[in-house]
Amino acid sequence: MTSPTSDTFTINGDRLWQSLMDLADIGAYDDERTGLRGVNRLALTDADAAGRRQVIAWMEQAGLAVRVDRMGNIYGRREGTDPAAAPVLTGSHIDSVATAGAFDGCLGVLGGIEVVRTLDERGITTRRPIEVAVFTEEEGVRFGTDMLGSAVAAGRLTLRSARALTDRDGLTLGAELARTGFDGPTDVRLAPPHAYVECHIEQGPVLADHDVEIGVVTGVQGISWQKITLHGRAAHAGTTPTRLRADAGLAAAQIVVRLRALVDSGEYGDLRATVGHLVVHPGLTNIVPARAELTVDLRNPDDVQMTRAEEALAAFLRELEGGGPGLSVTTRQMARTAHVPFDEGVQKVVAQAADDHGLAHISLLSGAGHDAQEIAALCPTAMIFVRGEYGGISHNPREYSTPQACAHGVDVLATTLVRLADQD
Ligand code: HGY
Ligand code: MN
Ligand code: MN
Repeated sequence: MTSPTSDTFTINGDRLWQSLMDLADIGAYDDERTGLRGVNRLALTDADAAGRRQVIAWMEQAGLAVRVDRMGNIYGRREGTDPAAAPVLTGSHIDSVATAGAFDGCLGVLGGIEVVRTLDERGITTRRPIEVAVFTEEEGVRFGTDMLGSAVAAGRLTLRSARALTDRDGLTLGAELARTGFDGPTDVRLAPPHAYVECHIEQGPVLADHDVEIGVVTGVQGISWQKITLHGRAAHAGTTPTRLRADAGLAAAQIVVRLRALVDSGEYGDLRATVGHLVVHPGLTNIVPARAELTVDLRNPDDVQMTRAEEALAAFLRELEGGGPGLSVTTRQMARTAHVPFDEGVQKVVAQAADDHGLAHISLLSGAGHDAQEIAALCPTAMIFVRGEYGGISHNPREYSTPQACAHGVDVLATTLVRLADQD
């Protein structure tokens, strides 16, 4: 083990863990499938708002100057000795999916606050300010586009289009920001930080397979989300001969099967495809479905292969439309991001910090999307992954990282942030 240098910091792991568990109590529910306590804190719901208020309270207790922007993004700032210097930014999200665990996003936000507490306790000052961010609607599962707050902060999406997005009940993001009190006053476009480093659980099996706790993340794979609506014709389940049917439910099922066939063909690189939402209307036993709505989530590390997969799906939809009387298809692109590589220099700082903490690490591409992929458009960016247990399962209440792994990940974050904050 290399001996830690003077700028190698260890944080208070117990305090970090307690804050993770306390935040997980906000929006907690009893998950019948797993028998575990899950977290359901969709963006800008009352639960998310309560979580935001708790995080702001922790930020203020840690002496951070807090501001909220027009997208509800929250930033806590720790001044540096040179307040005019571009800050080093860290953070993540605390909005969750509906069946979440305690770690996704929260580790990055609470880890950033823990770093600040530790630096204050040690009396450490940095030249550059350090800021901790909480980005709005990273999951995208309520308003339909992921990494939403960070995408607007970085300028990929406009504030106007983002605030007009609606949830399944027709509520706009702008109205929900106002209702929850997070329609902040500050401008949403983020001045380019000096660098951005996000600590996050891996949400997959790779670190555990390699028996290491720390991942130095090289980038994020491409993401394509679309909503497909199949328009058929309601008809009597008993009297309607098969040849006369325009069965939207059948067409939806054929899409699910075709997507798996595209993946299994191996002809589209390391493609992953998920139909996470599928409903048929009117949804009654004795009526041939008139309409079916489904979402398609495609992931691919190779942008060319991603486009080919999207084209193959589009060709299949045209085939379905031409396949029988009365069936039509409409699609809407919900989200689309290319593979985003992270900065080599920042990755080196992370790897060196892990080495100085005597922590084995590997480099890997992120399977999940993260706010870091948006902030990478503004400044040199990288991520620190923390190993997950149980196969790295995530978006499931079984999501789990050990107290030690979380503490080690935030130790690496602390050391990385201080070293970046003292760069010229
Ligand atoms: O969808 C994702 O990859 C992330 O969890 N928002
Ligand atoms: Mn996340
Ligand atoms: Mn997630």
